[in-house]
Amino acid sequence: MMGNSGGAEASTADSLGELSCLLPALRLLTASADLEHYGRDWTRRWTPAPLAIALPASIQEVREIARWASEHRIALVPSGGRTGLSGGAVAASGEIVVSFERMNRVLDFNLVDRTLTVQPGIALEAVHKAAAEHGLIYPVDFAARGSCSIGGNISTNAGGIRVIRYGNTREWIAGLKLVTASGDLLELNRGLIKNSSGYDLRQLVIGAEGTLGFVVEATLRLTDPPPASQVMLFAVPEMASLMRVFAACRARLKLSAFEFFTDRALHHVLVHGAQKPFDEVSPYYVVTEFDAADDMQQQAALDVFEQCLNDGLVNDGVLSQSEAQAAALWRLREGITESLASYKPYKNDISVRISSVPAFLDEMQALLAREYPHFDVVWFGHIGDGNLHINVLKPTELGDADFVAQCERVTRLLSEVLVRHGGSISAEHGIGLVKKQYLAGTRSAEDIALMRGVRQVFDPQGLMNPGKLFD
Ligand code: 2HG
Ligand code: ZN
Repeated sequence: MMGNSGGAEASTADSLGELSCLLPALRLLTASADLEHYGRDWTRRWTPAPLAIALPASIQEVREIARWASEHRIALVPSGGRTGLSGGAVAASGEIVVSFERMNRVLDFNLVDRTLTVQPGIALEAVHKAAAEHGLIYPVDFAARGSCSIGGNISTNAGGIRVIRYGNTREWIAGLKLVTASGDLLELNRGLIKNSSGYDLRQLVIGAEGTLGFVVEATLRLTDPPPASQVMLFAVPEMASLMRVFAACRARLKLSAFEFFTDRALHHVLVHGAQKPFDEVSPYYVVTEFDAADDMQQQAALDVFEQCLNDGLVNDGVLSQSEAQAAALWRLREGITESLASYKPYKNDISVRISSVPAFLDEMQALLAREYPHFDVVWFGHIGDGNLHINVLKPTELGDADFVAQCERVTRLLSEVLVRHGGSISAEHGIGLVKKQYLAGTRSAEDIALMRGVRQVFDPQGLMNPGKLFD
């Protein structure tokens, strides 16, 4: 039986009973509130309908669950903080959700290797704290830090606000333990810095969205904390100036973030309680963070601002003078997702090369203006990495299905624009259920055939997170 389909209820109950006998200490939840809670992520499009929720406490239990599921052909959905935006952790077809909530500890810190070994259910923020206790940092960071888990970050190759300096999650994984669909335990790369011994399976697993097995342990690289920084917010009058401001900042400052948002995004975070930064409204805003350890670096920031002002690239600017001010400026950018959540936004998370951003933005803006004339369309994102987030807000009078259908039609058109500019339909949120119909737009048929082949080798029965990434 795969999922619920075709399986008689009695045999399902028997199988679950067998799992309980096999692992008497395993926490197994079947109450409807639990099925709903663990069956969904931050997307709200699918009705959660898992068979049960397993909360293993050890790698051994995960291996037993996988073996049992493989024998009974039951689908498994790995589950972390479920903050994903692509439906990668949704369980809507009688699967067993394997939540790593109880496997959330730091296992080891190695000063010589500068690594932290953790269980997959640990929250990103707890990783940050653990690294700080040793005077180091784990530099991947984004707004969901308090609730997302490292296992989920690995499964989507999560990016965030400091990719411009540190890269994505992929750069920071020194080793992984993986439990495969058949219950085997693989140790991938074992924390090595240099390892030229064939295919790097660790890197295949990162970004695989749980389709190649369960990440049950991760060894994370840590690094030195950055020097003191400052945050600057610019009001930008024209879209065409955004990347010119980026060039001016990058030429003089050591950037650790370069983000942007529109007036619509600012409107929503202000309604949500953030502080208004300027008296006048501008169509675009940039938040940038950079090293400001000494007078020279601080002066360079003022010079950049003046130069941008003189060149007409910005209308106004504010430079943080304290950590509290820096946090208030960051809130304008980091609070956007939460401020929009009640509108059930339809989300795009797209990327192009940095050099293609200006031409892509022109086409994208024309497309959005043409196709969404009456919708509130909010865009923002990691423009310094070529990654834009588009959130289309659902008008209250429009039904969910009609709204999604309209947005999917526009996403097909957007996908064509992305192809012309060599971009990707998912930059950092993953494909999941939401974007699998567009995968063939920005990945070639040969790419996808090879990905399917890899999946087949790891999981011949297709039990690991089925329906995610591709059918
Ligand atoms: C961000 O950059 C996140 O804030 C969420 O990736 C983006 O809500 C979104 O579309
Ligand atoms: Zn983002």
